[in-house]
Parts: sequence; C-alpha cells; structure tokens
Amino acid sequence: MKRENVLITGGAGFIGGNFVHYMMNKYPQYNIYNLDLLTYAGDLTKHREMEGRRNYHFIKADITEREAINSLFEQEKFDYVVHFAAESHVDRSITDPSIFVRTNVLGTQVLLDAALKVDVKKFVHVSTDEVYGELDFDPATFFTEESPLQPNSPYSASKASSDLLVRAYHATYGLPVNITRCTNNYGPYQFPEKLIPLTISRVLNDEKVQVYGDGKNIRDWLHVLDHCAAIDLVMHKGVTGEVYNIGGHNERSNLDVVKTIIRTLGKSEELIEFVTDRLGHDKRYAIDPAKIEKLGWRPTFTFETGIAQTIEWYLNINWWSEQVKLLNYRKFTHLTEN
Ligand code: NAD
Ligand code: TDX
Repeated sequence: MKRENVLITGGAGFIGGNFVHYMMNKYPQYNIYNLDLLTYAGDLTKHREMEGRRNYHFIKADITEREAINSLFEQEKFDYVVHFAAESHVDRSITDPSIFVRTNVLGTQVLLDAALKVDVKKFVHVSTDEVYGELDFDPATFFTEESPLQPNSPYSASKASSDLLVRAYHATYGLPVNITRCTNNYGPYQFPEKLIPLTISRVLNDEKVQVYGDGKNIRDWLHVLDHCAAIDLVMHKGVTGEVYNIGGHNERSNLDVVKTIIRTLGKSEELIEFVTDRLGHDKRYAIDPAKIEKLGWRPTFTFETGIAQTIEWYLNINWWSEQVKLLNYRKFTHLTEN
C-alpha cells in the first residue's frame, strides 16, 4: 500500500515542531515532510532525533517562492498539507507589517495554487482566534465559527486574509480544506518572544517582567499538545470546507499568568513592571469549542497542569537556555526603543 505523504509547513517553529513530533510518533506509516525557511523563529535542533529516519524529510524553502513550491508539489505528490508557516508575533507586525502580508497572505496563496494541481486529500490551514477581533470582559461571551472577522493588528489582518483565500479556493475550485482557529498556545519549544517563555526566562534571570498596560487583558490558553490532537482530528475527520475553533476554556489575565509563573519559580512579585501598552491591544479572546468537541476532541490539560509541566520542561532543557542566550530575546518586545 502507498505511504501517505504529509507536508507540514513551519515544522521548525513552535506549534509545527510539536506537530512534527506528534505525527512521527502517532503515524509511523506516513512520510512526513517538514518545509520551513528557518527564519529567526525556526530551529531544527528540536528534530535531531528524527534525522536519518526513513520517513522524515526536511526541506528548506520559502512558501512565497512559487516556482520552488510548485516543483516540490509536482515531485512529492502530497496527500495532506498542514499549513503552519507564518510570521506569528503581534508586536513584530506592529513594527513591520509588510513581511506579514508577504508570508501569511502571499505564501498561503502560493501553497493553495500548488495544492490544487496535485489533488490533495486535505489542506488544513492553521489560523487564530485573533481574526475575530476582541471580546469585552463579559465571561458569557465567546467567539464561535460564525463570529464576524474583525482583526485589529496587522498580524491578525494577514491571518484573516489568508483564511478568506482558503475559503475562496474551496468555494471556487473545490479544494478540500479546513480552517482551524485556536487560542493562545503554550508548551515546549515556544520561541522566547511570547508571553509565557519570555516571562519564564526573565524570572529565572531575576529580570523585570514587562506587563503591557494594566495586565487585565485575557487570553484563553491551549496546551500545544491538545492543539496537535485537534489538528490531527480535523485533518482526518473534519468535514471538508468547515472552520473549527479550538480553545480550552482556560481564560487567564496576563497578570494572573505572570504571577503564576513567579509563584511556581519561588520568586518575588516585585519583578513585575507595568509598561506602555501594545498598540491596538485586544482586551480578551475566548472560544466556544462546541463544534470541535462534537467531532470528538477535548483538551487534556488544565492551565494548572499545563503551566506546571511547561515550566518544568523549560527548567530541564539546555537547548532552550542556549537559544535564549543566543537570540538576545529582549530585542523582540514592542518596547525595543525604550
Ligand atoms: P512560530 O513563529 O513559532 O513558527 C513559524 C515557523 O514558520 C518558523 O519555523 C519559521 O521559520 C517558518 N516560516 C516563516 N516564514 C516562512 C516562509 N516564508 N516559508 C517557510 N517557512 C516560514 O509560529 P507558531 O507559534 O508555531 O505558529 C504556527 C501557526 O499557528 C501560525 O500560522 C500562527 O499564526 C498560528 N497560531 C499560533 C498561535 C500561538 O499561540 N503561537 C495561536 C494561534 C494560531
Ligand atoms: O512581554 C510581554 N508582556 C505582555 O504583557 C508580552 C510578550 C506580551 N504581553 C501580553 C500581550 C498579550 O495580551 O501578553 C499577551 C500574550 O502576548 P503574546 O504572547 O505576544 O501573544 P498574543 O499577542 O496574544 O498572540 C498569540 O496568540 C495568538 C500568538 O503570538 C499569535 O501567533 C496567535 O495567533
């Protein structure tokens, strides 16, 4: 029987990287192709164990380069495409939106065109709850798949634009697609520009943790392994053309998250420093996951179990502390000029 070929774009990044591990473990019968440009956010050391395995292939490529992408698709005849590759940091999109439009919009369109030519079984586009804009603090309100798209940052606008292209390629050309929109992910291998890994590194080094605004903004935290399981389900069982929201009912204010990390590491709350707010800072994200739950998915991590496991992971992994040192992570926040 022919082995299925699965293309994972952005597999050297945080979520894509975890998904490569997940798929390699769960489906040894698949050929896994990890396509990544290795931007500042991409790192292959997390896949050292995969090197040399017959069914793991790494391809260094830029999803915006049409000719290279087209010839790759013609050569490898992918059965599934799971598309993570993107510029993903909101602060960076405020400083320089252009690369977000290029990678997230044009890059997605190049992949969609290539996928059309080879008859893929499923194209899963990994998107974000940020495309719905912001909610107020009323805990009874949630985003559903029917919520209007009202993105507020250049990042979320670029993701919403790519979602619309994916939708249009299904409606116009019949490409078998799913769009997933998840809440904030956390867990192993996250790049230390995002709130949780950045806070862990700063607290460990007894440095100030910069909380934007008053710290009351709320995010709904999803452990990356729960996210991987949801994407697996959508890829294999999702109804073609449908959008699935993925969230964990794990809402926390940013201040709560920072205090939890400080407490767990046995440090003082005096490390907290309130700084200038992010421009266009969305107040709250929260998802109603009823639709994906009907498909058979439930998160396995509570925020308490997930954050404890995540902090433990960062404490024990030399790879990550080396990365933090190498990357001088401080320069990636929106306060670079301060
Ligand atoms: P990340 O920034 O950690 O990784 C992105 C990866 O894409 C990197 O490995 C990078 O090298 C690669 N890449 C960037 N430009 C590329 C290009 N032109 N060609 C090929 N590869 C390229 O991102 P992440 O946090 O793992 O997010 C993955 C996806 O999930 C993104 O599409 C993001 O929008 C979405 N998402 C993330 C979160 C989150 O909390 N992190 C939440 C919702 C949705
Ligand atoms: O130093 C910080 N201080 C702070 O208060 C940083 C880095 C962030 N914040 C705040 C801003 C947000 O309210 O914490 C919250 C989380 O910030 P980020 O980690 O930058 O994530 P967010 O902007 O919520 O976006 C994330 O979730 C949705 C991902 O980066 C996106 O890729 C995803 O689509």
